[in-house]
Amino acid sequence: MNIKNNLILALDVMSESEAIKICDSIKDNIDTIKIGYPLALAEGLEIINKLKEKFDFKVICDFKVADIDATNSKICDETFKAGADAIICHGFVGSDSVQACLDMANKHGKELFLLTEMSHPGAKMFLQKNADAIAEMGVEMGIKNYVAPATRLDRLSDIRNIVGDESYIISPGVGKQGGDGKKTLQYSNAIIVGRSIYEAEDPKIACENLIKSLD
Ligand code: NUP
Repeated sequence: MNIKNNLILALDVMSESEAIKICDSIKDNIDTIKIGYPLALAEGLEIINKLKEKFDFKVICDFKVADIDATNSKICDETFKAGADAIICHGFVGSDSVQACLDMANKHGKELFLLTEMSHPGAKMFLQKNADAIAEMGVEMGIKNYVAPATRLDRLSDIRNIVGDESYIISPGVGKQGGDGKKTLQYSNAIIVGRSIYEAEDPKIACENLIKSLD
C-alpha cells in the first residue's frame, strides 16, 4: 500500500455526519482511513463506499477477524464486496483461519493485514507471549502486511526483525495511547492515529502538526 504521509486515520466516530466532517477537514493530508466496528456498526457497511466516493480514500477495515475458517471467509467476502481495500485479521486463531482471510483477499485482489501484538496494556496478558510466533506464521504463509504496536518500540522492532524489511507494518497507539509517531516510523511504514486527530478542536491543524512532527 502507498499511504500518504505514512498516516492512517482511525475513524472511530459514531455517525456518518461526524465522519464526513472529520474527513472533510483532513482530506488534503490523509488518503487512507481505517474503519472499525464503532462506525460500521453505527452506520452499516455502506459507510465504506460513501466515504470512498466522496473523498477517494483507501479504506482498511479493522474487523480483527478471529473465527473459524468458514466464517472468516464470509466476513472477509462481505467486507470486500462492501468496498474495503484491506481487512485486518487476528493471528491467534491459527493458520487455517488466517488462510481463509488471505484466500478471500486474493480472490478480490485486495490486501490482508495480520495483527500480531496489540498496543494496549492488556496485550501483555496473553497476546504478547505468542506475538512472535504469530508474526513467524505470517511470514511462512507469505503475508506481506502486518499490524504491530507503536506503544512498545522494543516489541515493534522485534516484529520488524521477524517479518523483514520487505513487509509492510502499520502501527496503532500513537498519541492517546502514548506512542511517538516519529520513533514508530523507524520500524513501521505507517502510523494509525484516531482520537488525537478526530477529538482535536481543529482536526486539520492536529493532523498538520502531527505530520510536521514526523519529519
Ligand atoms: O493493537 C491495536 N491497537 C489499536 O489501538 C490494534 C488496533 N487495530 N487498534 C486500533 O487503532 C483501535 O481500535 C483504534 O481504532 C486505533 C487507535 O486509535 P487511537 O488510540 O489513536 O484513538
